[in-house]
Amino acid sequence: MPDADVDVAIVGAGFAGLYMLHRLRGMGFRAQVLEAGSGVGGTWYWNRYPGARCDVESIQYSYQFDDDLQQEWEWSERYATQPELLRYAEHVADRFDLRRDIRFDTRVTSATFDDTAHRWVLLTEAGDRVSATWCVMATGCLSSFNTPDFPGRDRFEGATYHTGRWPHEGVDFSGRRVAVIGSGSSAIQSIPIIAEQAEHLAVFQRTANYTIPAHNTPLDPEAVRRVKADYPALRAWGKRMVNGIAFHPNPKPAGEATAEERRDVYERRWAEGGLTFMAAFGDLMLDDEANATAADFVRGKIREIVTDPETAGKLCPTNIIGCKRLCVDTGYYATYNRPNVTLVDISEAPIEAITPAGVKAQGVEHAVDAIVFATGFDAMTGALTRIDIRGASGVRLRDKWRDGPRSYLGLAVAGFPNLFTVTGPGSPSVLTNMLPSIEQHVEWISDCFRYLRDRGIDRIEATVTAEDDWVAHNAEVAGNTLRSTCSSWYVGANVPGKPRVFMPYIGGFPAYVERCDAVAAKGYEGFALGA
Ligand code: N01
Repeated sequence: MPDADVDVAIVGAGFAGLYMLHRLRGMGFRAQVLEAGSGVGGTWYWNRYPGARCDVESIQYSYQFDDDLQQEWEWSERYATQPELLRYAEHVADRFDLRRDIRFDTRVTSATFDDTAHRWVLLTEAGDRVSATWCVMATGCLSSFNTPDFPGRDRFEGATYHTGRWPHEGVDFSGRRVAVIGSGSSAIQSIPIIAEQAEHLAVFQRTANYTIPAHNTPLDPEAVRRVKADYPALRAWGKRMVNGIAFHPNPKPAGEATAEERRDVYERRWAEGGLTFMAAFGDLMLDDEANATAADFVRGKIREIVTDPETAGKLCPTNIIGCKRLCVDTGYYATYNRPNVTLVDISEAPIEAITPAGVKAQGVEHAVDAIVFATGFDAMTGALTRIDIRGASGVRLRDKWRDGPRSYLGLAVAGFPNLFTVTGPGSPSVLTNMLPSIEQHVEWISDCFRYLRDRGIDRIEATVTAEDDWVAHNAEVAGNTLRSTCSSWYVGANVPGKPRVFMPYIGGFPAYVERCDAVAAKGYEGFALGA
């Protein structure tokens, strides 16, 4: 590929990179997207494991920037499957003729700011060079997959898979003995399907997880027609909610309801299904006792569903519900009633080793033909620190973030002029419906570029003071909720050695947007503009 000099280099062709390219083109910027995969779609390109689907309803997990697009696209189910989401990303790429400015199979290895020329220089694995005034990292929050370094991992003689890098041709587990390591969302979605195929499935669970039934169903055409008759109203409703999703929260504190009322409310939410279970009462993420009433309800459901009391006991989580990201499933707990499924509780003693023949835990070797690592991601920072990003005066991002990510609004980093991160750490991102969060960032960043271009400014950098204040504010609001209290990937706990910092901004989508808009309205307050 020839070297390129453009206005904006965009890393990643997921939902963020696609819209970034489209919007910048519309403003007359020359932009080039660099994408490691062979196609568009980002998360939905890589995560092809059986059962992969979104846990936000499809009618809301979609772009809203183009009314024709949202009117013409037809989702088939309440929760879209990975293949359908990938088709949607491909449709968007084709509809807006985006592919001609995307270089596929192109992994960016380094990005260096030249402070004399005020340009970023990006190098790729193949040795290509792209230079740009502005660099936008649209690298995703959950894209750098994490495979723990289990002793003996490379000596296993069977097949290994990671849910976040699933083979495109799919995997047939028929007649095979399979181990799944992990019990997060990816495991919880794939386990029921793998169990149906495999001769035997052993699930290695370090931390039991709460999951709520999806009650997935084909979409009712009449309900879709009603939404599309006034799609902007649904979108506006979503934007007023803390998580960017249109739903009905119950503001009442759990303690103000009788035990019977609580039971009714939880039953209704369970029957409705999905993430909004946590909106059953207003204080579930603020008060331990309130939270315990919801956790007890789900543990009761697990004991009702799972017939073997010992297995049910192991499946009952003991931590705060909603502290780790809540999961949404189809038939997860019931899968443990199958005779070909075994739950191996490794909460007390970790996996000792991967042997040539299987997985060894508590002195027992579980012989398997295949291992599925459903072990998650180096979330939020991994995709950025994996690239050798060097800012003004050569400072490296991975060094700056050694004690945890520091950014201004999750959009920019002091010391790294002209660099922006879409849904970066310090923004609401993973705590919200990702699509509106992505759109808000793309629009804010591209508006900023236009503002600077109109004034002949070619350098912008977050100030250290603004960044420090934002980091302190982040920590303060995180300390007000129960969400920062457990060992989750939100705090980097799943990756050994990663500093424990609550990474996403938990102050809510509307307050965050208001703050970003105010910063822009004040001529990009908290940024130094100019040479
Ligand atoms: O990853 P996870 P995920 N030994 O980090 C275990 C989104 N997502 O891919 O909890 C043994 O949640 C780890 O155990 P523990 C969604 O935001 C969305 O499942 O750390 N086990 C855990 O059980 C989600 O939250 C959708 O003790 C080890 C599991 O591996 C996020 O992606 C679908 C271990 C990892 O769970 C990540 O989900 C899928 C070790 N050394 C994903 N290391 C939907 O939209 C880790 N584990 C529905």
